[in-house]
Amino acid sequence: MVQYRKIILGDPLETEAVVEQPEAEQWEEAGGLPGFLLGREKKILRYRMRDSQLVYGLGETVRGINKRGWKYISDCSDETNHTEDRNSLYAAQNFLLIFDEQGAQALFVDTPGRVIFDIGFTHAASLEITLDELDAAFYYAEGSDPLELIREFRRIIGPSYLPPKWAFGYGQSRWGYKNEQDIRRVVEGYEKAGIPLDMVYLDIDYMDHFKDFTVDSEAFPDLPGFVREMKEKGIHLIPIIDAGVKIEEGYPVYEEGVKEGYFCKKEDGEEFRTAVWPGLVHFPDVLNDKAREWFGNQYRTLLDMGIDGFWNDMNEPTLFYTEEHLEEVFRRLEELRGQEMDIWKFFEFGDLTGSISSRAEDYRTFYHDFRGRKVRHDKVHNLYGYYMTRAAAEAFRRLAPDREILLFSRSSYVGMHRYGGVWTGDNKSWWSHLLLNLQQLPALNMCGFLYSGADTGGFGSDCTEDLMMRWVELSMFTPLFRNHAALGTRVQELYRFEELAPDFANLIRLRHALIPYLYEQFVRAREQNDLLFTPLALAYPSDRRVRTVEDQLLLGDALMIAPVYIQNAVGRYVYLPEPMTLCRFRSVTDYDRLELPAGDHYIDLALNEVAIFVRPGHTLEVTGDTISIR
Ligand code: MIG
Repeated sequence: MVQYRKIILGDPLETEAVVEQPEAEQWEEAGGLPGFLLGREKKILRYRMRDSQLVYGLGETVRGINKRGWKYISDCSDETNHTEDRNSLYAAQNFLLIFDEQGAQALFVDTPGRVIFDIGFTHAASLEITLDELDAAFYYAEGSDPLELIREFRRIIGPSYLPPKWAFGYGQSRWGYKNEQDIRRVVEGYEKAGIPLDMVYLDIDYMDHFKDFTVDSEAFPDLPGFVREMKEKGIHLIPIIDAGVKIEEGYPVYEEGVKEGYFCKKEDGEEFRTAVWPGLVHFPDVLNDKAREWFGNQYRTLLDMGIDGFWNDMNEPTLFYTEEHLEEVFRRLEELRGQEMDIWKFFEFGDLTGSISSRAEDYRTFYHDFRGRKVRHDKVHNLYGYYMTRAAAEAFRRLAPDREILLFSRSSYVGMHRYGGVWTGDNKSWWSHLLLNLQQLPALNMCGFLYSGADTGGFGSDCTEDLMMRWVELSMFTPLFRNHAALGTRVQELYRFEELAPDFANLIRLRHALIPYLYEQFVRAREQNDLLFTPLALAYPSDRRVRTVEDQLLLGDALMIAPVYIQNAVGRYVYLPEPMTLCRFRSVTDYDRLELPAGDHYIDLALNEVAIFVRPGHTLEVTGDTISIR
């Protein structure tokens, strides 16, 4: 049995990431953290990595499953370029697993401020963890089996969120569906093409002037009626909720929040103001128990209309600009205008306007009332998305204890996995992002985030039909399966790719046929604190070849997946650590089977073909249009 030790440095804030608390030891009396040295400046922990050690974890970040060779910064960010040179995305999931044949160590750095994980970036063999604040709780364990360390970590952070079963269906989303008619057209498009559809997402356009918990009454004159109409077709409508509350006289959420003092405040006690989609907003202080309860209660407006699912956005929290900073920018621009423009001033001109959003300086100008302490935002920044989502989940338990409600968020911290899932934010219609999603899944699972998935087809940029097809061939295995795209990009509803629509229909039906397995494995992973997606290096520890396999995953205990993620490829190499049965599906009923020995194989996979590998000791049976996997 492995056990986590809790080692405390300084005086950390309680984040409630961990629910089963081990007894705490102070850093000094514990003799520090085994294997880690505390730097002289006291904010850096150093660990020397052996060449043979792999480093996994960190949840939703860029790059591969093995995190060695880059610097990652836990600093929840609205980052729209998920390129390999980025350091931060939306989440802070500070869990690391360091392992090789000689053993494994796991470390969770529990601190709500910024943390830098330099994993062989500055020095190839050196793992350096830099903390903004000296106050942190470290949860540390070692053992021989890395999977056991993950399981025990999951046990102490508590059970993962369980979504309703229907949330394992397929959903369509797009920023820009403006009204009932738009949505009816999408639903009709799917119906005509014979492609099943289970959810349609409502982006910010459904609201009245982007005001949370309001509905544009011209676009949706009778939302409850429309919700019923859609439900009769088996379709759930899932609206978005943003973090910022619009400043507007007469808007009850704003007025009540001000009256009760539930918004984040500046040093002088005035409400902090910033601009996001609705224009000027206040941020609800979801870190404060009372304010959180109040904000959660607001979801009732939509619950009462029959809505049973939500996605929480902009909760890093993102800010477009503050009025104070905008003033400064204008002042400096005026100054520049009076001078002769040289090349440096020209660059400054661009920088002045190009970098006004989500500035670190702005995050230092407002405060939370957290556990009876006035805490500056930057010190608890990484908790905001977690606590906003927790606000909703706790409210659902109070307001609708008998209903199952879908909930997921963009920003997250460990602990939020108990309250909702995550989607991986604004990716692009790039082949590299298809692979990136595969690589993020196991790391998300390690931190308890089982209900997750990417914007299928890519959010930004234009999607091509072959990318969509290959992406569906990955997302059909992820619990959260949603096609979503940004305003202004090429339309990418599956039926828009007319020639391939029959193939898409087959794949979505295949997904439906896999739901019993996916759901059963999800529940099992949740109850046994297991991964749903397991990297091969964790499952076959004695096979040296799998240490570098970054494009295949085990799914549950019976299957392995290996999607195609290269354009124009009509197949791929797959490495089998043990003999497996390849089932190559074109539809639920049209498939072939091949017994393959362990080793390397090139597998032909036409654009409409999905490979599912069945592990020894397990079976996959197709009867009619059901698939049973044991
Ligand atoms: O600033 O609501 O990640 O899914 O479509 C963009 C509009 C705000 C970001 C989300 C995306 C959503 C978009 N939102």
